[in-house]
This record gives sequence, structure tokens and C-alpha cells, in this order.
Amino acid sequence: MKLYSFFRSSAAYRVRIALNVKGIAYETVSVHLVKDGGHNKRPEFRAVNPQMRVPVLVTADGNVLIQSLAIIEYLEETQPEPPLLPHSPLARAKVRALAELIACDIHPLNNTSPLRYLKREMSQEQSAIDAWYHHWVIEGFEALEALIEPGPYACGSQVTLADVCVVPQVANARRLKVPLDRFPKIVGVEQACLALAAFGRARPENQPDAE
Ligand SMILES: N[C@@H](CCC(=O)N[C@@H](CS)C(=O)NCC(=O)O)C(=O)O
Repeated sequence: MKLYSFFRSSAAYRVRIALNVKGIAYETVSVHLVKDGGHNKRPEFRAVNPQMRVPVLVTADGNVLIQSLAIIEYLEETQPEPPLLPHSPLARAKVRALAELIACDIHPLNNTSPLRYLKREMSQEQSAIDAWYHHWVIEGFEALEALIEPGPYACGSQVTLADVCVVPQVANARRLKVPLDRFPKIVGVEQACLALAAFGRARPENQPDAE
């Protein structure tokens, strides 16, 4: 498989973790999201993903998949072991809720394109953009902190899709210096996950395109 990725992309980080958890080998194709206004805007990448975002997974038989959660659900369905979703429908709904809280409600507000839009089209100062970023992470993390049940992972004793989303979002928060002292459960989940090789190998600093 081939993964279009960028070391700092938290959505690509999710897919890297899922591939590692399931022991699926893949080749990284780096797409720099910042240099020259973003190599993701180049026609050759647009031809791969019309949305011009990473991650993109190209399967062994050449199918092109986009959207991290859809990609991870595909991996879960095609290679169920070890599972990233629990067995019972109720438990699955709870895991997916945490994943979506991050992927649908926090991450889109703090992504490269919207932040760039605030700066260029809305003429916002960097300090206002940083305040925006912190606000949405903190509001999301307050809910997450109340919802997770560390045991030691976000939803108990097994790694799930929730952890796959928590760890990259915490990495982003750390990079943008969001204070995390009010979120001991979230930090505990991060620490438990990062002790696992599948998460460690997926970290931004361990990618071939790391800067
Ligand atoms: N919902 C998408 C988000 C993908 C996404 O926005 N990726 C970011 C990097 S984390 C990106 O490529 N941004 C480029 C841009 O906004 O121009 C997913 O989960 O895959």
C-alpha cells in the first residue's frame, strides 16, 4: 500500500497508527503541506485527491481512498485483527463518538486551510489565530476529558479508534502550546498509547519526511 502523508498531519498520523496496529506494510509518499503554498495544491496531487488533502491510501490493487476515518474503517473491515472497534454496537458507538468529536468537531477548525483563510482573506493577526486554535482545542478537550474512561486507553483496556484520534490531536495541541494540565486523563491516554510501538513508529518525528 502507498500512503500520501505529511509528517505533521494529524489525519495522516491516524492512518499511520492504524496501519501499524494492524501490521500492514506501506510506503510513504510525502506531500509537503506548507512549502511553496502547499505541494498538495499541485495538479499532480489534485489528480490523486480532488480535495487536495492528506491522507490518501492507495491499496495494493490500486484503489484510491481518502478521509482518515473512512480509510481506517476500510482497514478494519478488510483486516479485522487486531480490532480497533469493540464488538458490541453500544461500545462501538461510544468509540466512534470520541473519534468524531476529534475528527469532525476539533480538527476541521484548526486545519491548515481554515487557519490560512483567517490570516489571508480575513486579515487576522497571528495572536488572534492562535487564540482561535486554543479555544477550539480546549473546548473539545473539556468534553473529551469528561467522556474518556482510561483503562489505560480512552475506552478501556484495548486500543481503539478513539486512541488513534486522541494521540495525533494531542500532538497538534502540544505543537501549538495549548496548556494540557487541565486534562490529566487525556494526557494519561496519550502516554499509555505512546508506549506502544505502533504509535511510536507513527509519530511525526519518526517519519521519513520529518523536519
Ligand atoms: N477529514 C479529513 C481531514 C484531512 C485534512 O484536512 N488533512 C490536512 C492535514 S491534517 C490537510 O491535508 N490539509 C491541507 C490543507 O488544508 O490545505 C481526514 O480525516 O482525512
